[in-house]
Amino acid sequence: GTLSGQFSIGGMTCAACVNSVEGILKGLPGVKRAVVALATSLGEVEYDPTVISKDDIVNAIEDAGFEASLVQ
Ligand code: 9UX
Repeated sequence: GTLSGQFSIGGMTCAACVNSVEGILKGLPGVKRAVVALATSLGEVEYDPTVISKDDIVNAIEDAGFEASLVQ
């Protein structure tokens, strides 16, 4: 199955940041779809929970130098 998670992402200040975070998310094993919006600082991620967890996704964003927290 697929779950959807919404993440608040801090530290993105330009469109290239957004592309960078989206690229990181899309490159994670188990992530099927990722959309990141600069205006709202939100990222929507569809993922396979048997492969990756919400905490793993938060950690991957933070490892890239941004702040991340789970919204829902
Ligand atoms: Mo833009 Mo973001 O020049 O890490 S790429 S601020």
